[in-house]
Amino acid sequence: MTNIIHPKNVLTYGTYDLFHVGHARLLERASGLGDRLFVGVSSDSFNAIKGKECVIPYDDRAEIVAALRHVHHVFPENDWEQKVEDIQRYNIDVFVMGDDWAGEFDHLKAHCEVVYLPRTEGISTTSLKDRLYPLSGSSADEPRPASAKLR
Ligand code: C2G
Repeated sequence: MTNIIHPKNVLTYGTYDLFHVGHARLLERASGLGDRLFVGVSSDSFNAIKGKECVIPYDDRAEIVAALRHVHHVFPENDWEQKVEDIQRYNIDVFVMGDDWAGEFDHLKAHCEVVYLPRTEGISTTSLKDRLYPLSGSSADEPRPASAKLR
């Protein structure tokens, strides 16, 4: 810890559904940019707004992220607009996202440092769903439920 009086606070957001190594590496690298990592985990209602349907419900996804040694605090992400408020509430120095969001949050540079980290290639929640679905015993010609198509 660089400065216990003014710990350097880092903030990131995500859905973290079917938690995988890409999520783990992003959180580990994000925590390395400061002393304390704050994570906004998308609520189920916010994911509906994002056009996503999760396999794992919010309470479990939040508990998994909170159990990680790199994570200092987890809170719900309910809408796109709450980020500036969260930056002020948690006294954030660095905002971090994977580079699939590159440029999307540059407007936050007015409030703190903004960093985009390279994603981990070859793994995603969508690819896990694609591999899991056939294993669910549904026959190939059975129409796939809409939720299976969501990222
Ligand atoms: N990630 C990664 N490598 C992967 C997959 C994801 O580094 N192979 C990163 C993403 O870039 C993101 C974080 O892991 O920073 C969480 O990814 P998702 O759960 O897919 O988050 P998303 O649904 O994109 O939510 O307000 C922002 C949104 O909440 C972001």
